[in-house]
Amino acid sequence: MEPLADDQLNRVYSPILSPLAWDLGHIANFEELWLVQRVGGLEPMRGELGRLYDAIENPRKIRNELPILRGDELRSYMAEVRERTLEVLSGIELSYADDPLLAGGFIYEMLLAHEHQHNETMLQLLQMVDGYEPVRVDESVAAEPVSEGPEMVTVEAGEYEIGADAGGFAYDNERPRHTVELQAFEIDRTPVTNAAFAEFVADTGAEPPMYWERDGGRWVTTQFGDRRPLDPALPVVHVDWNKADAFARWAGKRLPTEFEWEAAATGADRDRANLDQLGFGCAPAGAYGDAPSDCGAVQMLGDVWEWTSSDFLAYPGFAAFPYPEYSEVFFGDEYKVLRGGAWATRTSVIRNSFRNWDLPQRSQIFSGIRCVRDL
Ligand code: AVJ
Ligand code: FE
Repeated sequence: MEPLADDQLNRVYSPILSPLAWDLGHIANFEELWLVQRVGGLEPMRGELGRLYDAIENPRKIRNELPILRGDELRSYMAEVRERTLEVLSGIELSYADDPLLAGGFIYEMLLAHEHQHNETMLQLLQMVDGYEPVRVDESVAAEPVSEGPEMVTVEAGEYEIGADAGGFAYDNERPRHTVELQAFEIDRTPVTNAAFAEFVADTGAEPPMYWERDGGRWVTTQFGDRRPLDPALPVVHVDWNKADAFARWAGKRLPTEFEWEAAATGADRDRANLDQLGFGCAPAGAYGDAPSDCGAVQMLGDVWEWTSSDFLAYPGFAAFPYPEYSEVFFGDEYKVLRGGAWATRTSVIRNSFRNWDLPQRSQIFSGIRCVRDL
């Protein structure tokens, strides 16, 4: 946020994204709600704020009309909340707690995950800010060498354990861990590239992804107001579910179910992956060949979120914890599941069992494609 002026923090860039000032206030208010009020038992610092920063009550397109905190008032609220949080933390014992909210630091992990997830949401908006310059770019990500290998790799038929086990932090929607039976299938070894997607567009007349523009006979990308020739070697990103599904069919394949995706990701290493906003863009498809998952697929974690064919549904035996508005209110056939995280995802957020979800028409998210085929 540092390079941005206050008017950029307050501006509405898209009706489907909050002004950045709302995200900042919401991050702090959520922290105050759970760590200061709930865990610490303290009174709200400013009684009226909770309603303004409730994500369910306030749809994104009206958030700029609310009397939210802005400028120095916002910055001092954020600092005060953090100070109080640390004070509360210094007075409690997490390791012996029998309250499931505190045991193993669950609620602290959840608040970190929440802040980090909003970092990615804010980056969706930053891509719309003309001339935005990242504070730091790790150039080695774009220079990762590309590995050779087959187009598709095999995942054997069998029983697979899906979801997060009972220990440690995970969201309620990842639990309980349960067994699913899968038929054998093949999965793309790498995410689908810009080159392959451009071929699909040329062949079918399909709409291009968000941030692609035609410039004479070629494609350019337009994030950060920066026009660059499309790099054919990078994973395609900013495709909606409908385009991902249509691409898969055109290629004679299909999107994986989220269970197939999770089985294929077994053995993936989030510490050898393009996550955490390191490179401020994708590594080429086929990078990280030294860290494949057990089936031989690369980049299952990082680079681009991968659309699955699955609706966002509860696992058998699901119990909302610690609040139904994180997952439960979104269950149903309206949302599709995405897996694996993107270059914009903070490392601590992602694991093989992590489930993201969005509406099938959304493409401002860092969403890409990996296809499968029955064997
Ligand atoms: C999991 C990305 C769909 O942004 O709506 C943030 C994450 N939940 N604050 C969202 C979330 C509450 C959530 N997604
Ligand atoms: Fe939130």
